[in-house]
Amino acid sequence: MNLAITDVRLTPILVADPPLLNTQGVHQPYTPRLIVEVVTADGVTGVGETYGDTKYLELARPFAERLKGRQVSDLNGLFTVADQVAVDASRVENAVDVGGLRGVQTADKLRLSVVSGFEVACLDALGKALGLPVHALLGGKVRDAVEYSAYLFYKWAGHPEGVACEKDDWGAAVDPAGVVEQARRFTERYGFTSFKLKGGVFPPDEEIAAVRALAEAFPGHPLRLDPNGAWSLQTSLKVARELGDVLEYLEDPTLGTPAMAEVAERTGVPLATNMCVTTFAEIKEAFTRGAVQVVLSDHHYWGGPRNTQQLAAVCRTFGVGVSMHSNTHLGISLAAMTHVAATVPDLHHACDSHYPWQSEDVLTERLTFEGGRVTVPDAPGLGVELDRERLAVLHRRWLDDDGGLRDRDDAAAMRVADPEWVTPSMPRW
Ligand code: GKR
Ligand code: MG
Repeated sequence: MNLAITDVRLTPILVADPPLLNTQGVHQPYTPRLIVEVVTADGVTGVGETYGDTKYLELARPFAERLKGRQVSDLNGLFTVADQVAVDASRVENAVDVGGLRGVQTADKLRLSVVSGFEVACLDALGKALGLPVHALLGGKVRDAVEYSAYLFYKWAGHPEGVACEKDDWGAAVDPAGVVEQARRFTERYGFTSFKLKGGVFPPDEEIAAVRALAEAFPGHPLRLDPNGAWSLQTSLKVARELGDVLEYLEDPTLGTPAMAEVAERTGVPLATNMCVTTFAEIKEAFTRGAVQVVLSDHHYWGGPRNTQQLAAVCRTFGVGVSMHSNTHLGISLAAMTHVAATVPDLHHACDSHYPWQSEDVLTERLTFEGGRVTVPDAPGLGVELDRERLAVLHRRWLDDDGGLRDRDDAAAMRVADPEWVTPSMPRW
């Protein structure tokens, strides 16, 4: 068996995205992703997926060049390669992560997001070469299916008039009734039983009303609200107190570890984060101050499935829960999320996934949710197959783009509907 990497293919694509609202603005009609393929000397191809914005592509290209001749089994070596690839400082100075919703951007985080796409591709290739599923390479699954939550968004019925886009059939959700209706569709279509509402869009009282409406429509079901740090400490305390009886957890109500710690201490409502703990370096302060009770891992920016397992071990050591954050992603990433989540012993919260919002994919067969769960694939590798025709179509869209869609910019998308819109300064309320 020859596991040496002989070729690496990088295919940036643009994939359809509905008009989902968040505190920064609205999702653009198409969002960039990068599909990574590594090919071994034996002709085995492994696939991975990560962010596709320009700053990730700029790093992924030299990274790919350095992989040739290395073994797909040398996963630790990927981190050495990452250190050798220079990050353009202007890309990270004062920058915030994709969409501004994943904490502060650093050169290391940028590198780790790129590593993750390659680590997943190497694991896929290695699994295929050995005839083993990725979860077996990660130590073996401890569950046969992974539970996901319905990721509810305030949403317009369609993108602004005149904007080229794909239509969706989810309808609008801009008030409590619309949110409940969307949640019903999620349960009918996919069987989800836990619900997360992306908040920070409307004044807090309206979002409190939406969560109350969900609690009434789905009594006893786990509920979460995530305004991406849009609230002041005072607002966070108020919302936590008003919704404490129905929330499984409150996600990133406010920015910064000290403020999160105060909300946790003064309200007793469990807090989750994908904003104040996004790197290993941020763990110590957050855990010792009791600022977060659940860390939302994300193999993309934590540096791949194996780092995600390490994060889960640290959380377990400190008695902090772990679950999973999601950004717009396709089926390769959902497969990777499912494999790693299957190996994490104490996973007590349903994971987030944007996948139901993505009508397009690059797989011959989409992954499916049944009863809100994805069955852990047991086929070799990730257990997914690339649809080259679809990949080519979505890549063509990326090549043809001259409308500024190659970099996610939710504020720019909002300005199409509201030319006065500026990215809100935080806290917004
Ligand atoms: O897709 O609009 C979005 C989300 O707000 C995303 O960007 C966040 O990173 O889902 C994420 C979250 O949980 O904060
Ligand atoms: Mg979040």
